[in-house]
Amino acid sequence: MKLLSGKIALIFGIANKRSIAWGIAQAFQQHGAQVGFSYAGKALERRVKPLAESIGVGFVESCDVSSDEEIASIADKAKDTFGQIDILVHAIGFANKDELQGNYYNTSREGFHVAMDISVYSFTALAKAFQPMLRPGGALLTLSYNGGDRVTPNYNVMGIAKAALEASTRYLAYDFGPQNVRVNAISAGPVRTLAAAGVSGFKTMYRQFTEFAPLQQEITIEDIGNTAVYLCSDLAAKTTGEVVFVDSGYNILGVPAPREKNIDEQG
Ligand code: NAD
Ligand code: 0WE
Repeated sequence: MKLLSGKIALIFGIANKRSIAWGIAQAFQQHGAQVGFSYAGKALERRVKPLAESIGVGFVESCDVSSDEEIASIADKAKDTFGQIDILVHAIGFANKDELQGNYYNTSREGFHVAMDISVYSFTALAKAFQPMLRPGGALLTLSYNGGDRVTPNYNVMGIAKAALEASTRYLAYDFGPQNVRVNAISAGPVRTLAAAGVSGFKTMYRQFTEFAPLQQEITIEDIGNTAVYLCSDLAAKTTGEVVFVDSGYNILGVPAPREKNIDEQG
């Protein structure tokens, strides 16, 4: 069953083949959507263009979401190319590297501003720019992380940004409701992407995640892509303003602890 036949989707945040945005793009295409890509800037072009070509994506445009002009420009291009669109995916997050270690209270004013601008405001800015061309029945989707709900050492200002991003999701859902456009977020468990590379303690966290999580399985970009298909399809027609976890159940735990061997499983 193809869940996104006839739908047009624009996906922001592809950096390479490990990107969550790439997992979502592939899943969307497998479900019959026509897909367009946006990436951060010239430096990524030689990585993103071949990926786009490999699945026959023609619309591949650079857009630095910290620039109002670049957002306006990509919205114009999308209007010229597609007329209307059905789905917009925001898979973008950024904080300066030095803000992702040590005490949260050491966050600089500038570092706070950058994290909020690129990781939070950009979703709202894109929603505004694309509002006139979103078809009724459409959907906006962003990517969050449990560090916005629960303290995650070193995630720091990104945790505050994710909390604000999830609140934005609810306010946007209210705004877009009358237009019959839904707005949701996926809160994903840890995935080894570019944004996770070089994060201090990520390896340990990643290992413990699969040890403690109810499902004891790591999260793949395919897993996230599949939930994105559902949330952006008519199957989720009455779901908006929600944050859906794709985390092997990790967030339900009160105490993350290694499993005792269960007697029922022995023998
Ligand atoms: P990624 O590095 O592949 O993607 C992040 C993207 O943000 C990159 O494509 C980067 O170019 C883009 N970006 C950064 N600054 C930008 C700017 N100014 N303009 C336009 N684009 C910009 O890593 P990812 O893990 O796929 O991250 C995608 C989203 O998923 C992020 O919001 C991240 O917080 C979220 N997330 C990641 C994980 C994880 O463990 N990897 C878990 C939960 C949520
Ligand atoms: O949202 C993220 C990634 C956030 C991120 C990562 C970087 C690293 C490189 C934002 N900006 C940057 N800037 C850089 O220069 N995740 C959910 C993955 C992640 O990042 C962490 C994590 C997890 C999980 C950082 C600290 C602790 C845990």
